[in-house]
Amino acid sequence: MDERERYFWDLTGYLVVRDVLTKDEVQEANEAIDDYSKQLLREGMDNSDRGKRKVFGGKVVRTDNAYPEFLRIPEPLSTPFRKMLVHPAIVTRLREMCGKGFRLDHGPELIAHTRGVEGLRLHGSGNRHKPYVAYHHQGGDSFCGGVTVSWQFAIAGQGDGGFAYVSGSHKSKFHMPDDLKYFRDHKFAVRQAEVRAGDVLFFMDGAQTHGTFPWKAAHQRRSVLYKYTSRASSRSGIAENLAPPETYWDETVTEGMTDAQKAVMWGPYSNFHEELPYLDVQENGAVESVECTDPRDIWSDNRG
Ligand SMILES: O=C(O)CCC(=O)C(=O)O
Repeated sequence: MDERERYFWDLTGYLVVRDVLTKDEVQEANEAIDDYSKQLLREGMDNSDRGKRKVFGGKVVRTDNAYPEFLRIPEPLSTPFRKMLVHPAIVTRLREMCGKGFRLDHGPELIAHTRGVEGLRLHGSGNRHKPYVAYHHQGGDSFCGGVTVSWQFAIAGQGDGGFAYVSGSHKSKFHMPDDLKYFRDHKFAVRQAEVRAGDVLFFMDGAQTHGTFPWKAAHQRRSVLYKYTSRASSRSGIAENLAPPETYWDETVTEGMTDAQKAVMWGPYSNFHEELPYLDVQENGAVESVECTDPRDIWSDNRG
């Protein structure tokens, strides 16, 4: 990472590195994506929930981001994606962005939007504050807990749609207005990234306000996203399966524990879906396990 990139990354919360892949490498990956898409279609994957595999107009629109699909597919199809996982252009930058011990938290996931696919609302704005993916700097170093690396396999020119971001929002003191979140009256703040096949886009997932513009181009959007975190951050992916007290510890430890005791025995992960309890102290001093009805409560603040 050179001085200009470092400055730009810190200032804006994203970075595009041009022409990381050669034309041949782009072609190889695109052929693998074609094959993989056919495989998904053959298997009848058609699910309209976000985050699940989706098929739109006979083409795969978005794969599941919770599991490393592209690392699971048999060789040689997965070879290009295994190379990208530790490509030198990624390693040199991630070492600075989220620490030398960075790791893959989840992904890689494919976004393969075709014309007419809707966008995705803006999110990840630090609203509410999430310490594990936040951006901060101290003692001359900057640090971001969650960095997504988005490899590009098709051009996204101005107006085509695709990755949307608010430059500098990772340092914003104020919450994003709701209107902006849903792309209403947004043009003053939200920009579309312009990328070409072979480019790599880094962004501060979680810290920066970002989302997706509807896809308008005649060709298919093709981005493959790898979700990295610092060694000590835990977002979702495999951590979600390992986190329950009986797995993270083992049943001989957790057996006979009260609900309150079990509540602190969960392993680290953050994209939980309501099953993670938290603790509260009643006026009479009793410590109680509270059912989490809104996962964001866990991170809302330490005072309530
Ligand atoms: O690349 C995009 O369109 C945005 C992806 C996104 O919002 C995410 O991965 O959280």
